[in-house]
This record gives sequence, structure tokens and C-alpha cells, in this order.
Amino acid sequence: MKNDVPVNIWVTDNDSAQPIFSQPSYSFFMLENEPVSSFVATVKALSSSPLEYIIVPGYTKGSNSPVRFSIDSQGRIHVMSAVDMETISVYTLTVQAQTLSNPPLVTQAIVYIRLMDINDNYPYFESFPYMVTVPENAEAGTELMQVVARDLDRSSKFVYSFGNDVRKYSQKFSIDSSTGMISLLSPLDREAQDLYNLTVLVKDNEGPRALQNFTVIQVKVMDHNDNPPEFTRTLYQAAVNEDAFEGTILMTLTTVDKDLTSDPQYYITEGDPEGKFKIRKNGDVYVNRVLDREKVPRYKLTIAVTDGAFVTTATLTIDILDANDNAPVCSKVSTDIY
Ligand SMILES: [Ca+2]
Ligand SMILES: [Ca+2]
Ligand SMILES: [Ca+2]
Ligand SMILES: [Ca+2]
Repeated sequence: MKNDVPVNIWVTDNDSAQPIFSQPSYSFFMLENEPVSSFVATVKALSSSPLEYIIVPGYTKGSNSPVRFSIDSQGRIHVMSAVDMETISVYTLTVQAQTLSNPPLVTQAIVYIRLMDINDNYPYFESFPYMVTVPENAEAGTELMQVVARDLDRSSKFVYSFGNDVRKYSQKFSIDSSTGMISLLSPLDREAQDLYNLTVLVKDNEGPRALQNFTVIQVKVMDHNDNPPEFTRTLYQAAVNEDAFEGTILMTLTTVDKDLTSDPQYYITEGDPEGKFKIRKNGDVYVNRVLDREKVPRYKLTIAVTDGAFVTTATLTIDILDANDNAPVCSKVSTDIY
């Protein structure tokens, strides 16, 4: 069996020589913000016959699909729609030069169009807001946290700074303009301020055309036990009948502590060697042992309270009231009635 394959043969004249590009490939640069219709570059093929140029459609965005570049009859390449270096940084075009004969004689070259970066993207922070906690007893110089900015543009040298609102805290916080590290300049006091909102700015370069963005850092100050518990008074007075039962409550002492976590413990430290009185965890002072006014009519107790780190004292005087518990004693028997 024999297959016949049709073959077309064109005979061309000597003048219709194969076109040849001036170089097998071209490499051009253009700014990514060139306006639409801008001229990019010219390619040139040599031939003794008139030529036309086309860009062979590719299959990817980087090979001109959809169309971003066009070429005219003089081999001039123009950009036809906006390009973005951050999306595609290099276009690879197949440019074809062909004679006007039928069929044409063709030749191809590769054209690389490399986009040059323009600062057209704003820097941005990895977080908004940032949150950080710091104990109020952290020392000056403590590094709290580091903010990190990003930028789609290639050449970004970030410059960090605080916003104007942080000026009033300029004695407390500092920021490293190149690393974004935020440090403590002086210790904080939770009892004075327990939350700071710091605005942090970033510029994507040092020049006048820098783009800027911002974030916020919430600094939460954690409590440390740095305040003593305080009695609501320094001098307390109470009175109790001398026949009061054991367990009778005389009064309840209260304390305040500026710190968040306070677990006051009370003690009678002076003035009651026989342990006639006791004080409970809730501050209740109560009769512990039977009293006797005739023996001790008045007590002057020193009460101490501690939060584990500090001790504060107060004085409690207790008057023992007469309960008429002695039989009457006559100093002299009267004889006047007789
Ligand atoms: Ca850019
Ligand atoms: Ca930028
Ligand atoms: Ca305390
Ligand atoms: Ca505190």
C-alpha cells in the first residue's frame, strides 16, 4: 500500500531572501508605570523584501496572553495595557518578522521585557494591632517587641517611628528606626496607667516620595506587688463587756491595696500576751478567751497586715466594760438603822 501526501512547492525568486533579525534575542527594560501606548523598544529584521512584524500569541501572562504589548510595521513595540512588576517582572515575547509574499518567509526572535520597580505599593505591618504585655517592674531597657513591615516593592528600606500621639510617652518608650524594636525607657506603673496605645509608623524609604502606613501597639501593663496594704484607719477603738462570750466579734478591720492581687493576712503582734483576742482572715476581731475587767480594763493592740511583701500596722484599743460580776463589798456595816 502506498500513501500519497500532497506537497505544495513554491518557487521564490532570488530577491525573496529569508528575513533575519539583527540579533537572536533582545532584552529591554521599562518602568512598570509607563503609561499605556508608551513606546518600549524597536526590533529589526533584515530582508531584501518588505516585512511585517507580529507578536506570536503565547499561552501565559508572561508571554503576552492577554495582550500587553503590540508591534507595528516598523518593529516598534508599545505597551498596550498597564503592567505591574509585582505581578509579572519579565515578559517573554516571541516576535516574528515575515515577508509580504504568499506564503511568507518568516523568522522569529525572543524579546525579553524586564520591568523596573517603581515604589507603587504601600508598606504594611504584619499585625494590626500588635498586643504585648509587660510587667510593671520590667527594667528600663527591656525590649518589649519588634514590629515588622512588608512591602511588595523590591527596594524597600523601612524607617520606623512613633506617631505623634506617642510623644507624651517619650520618656517611657523608644523605637529603633531601622529594626522596629520597641523598648522601655523607664519602668511603668500599672497603678498609674495600665494600658498604652502606641501608634507606629513605617515609611518604605528615606526619601521624600516614601509611602507610609501605620499600626497600633497595645501595651498592657501587668501588676506587680509594689504597694503596701493600708488600713482604712490608723487608730481603731472598740469596747466589749467583760462577760462577752468567746467568739464575740468586736469589729471588722478592712484594708485597701492598690495592687490588683492582694491577699491580706492579719496578725495581732503586740498588746495581748494572753491571747484574749484573735483576728480572722476577713479582718474580724473577736474574743478568744474570757476577759476580766478588774484585771485588765483596757487593751492596746498592734494589728499588722501583710500582702506577702509589705507590712503595715494599726492600733486597736479595746475597753472592757464592767459587767457587775463581783458581789458587793461593804466597807463598813451601818448601825444607823437602829
Ligand atoms: Ca513596584
Ligand atoms: Ca513600597
Ligand atoms: Ca500590695
Ligand atoms: Ca502594682
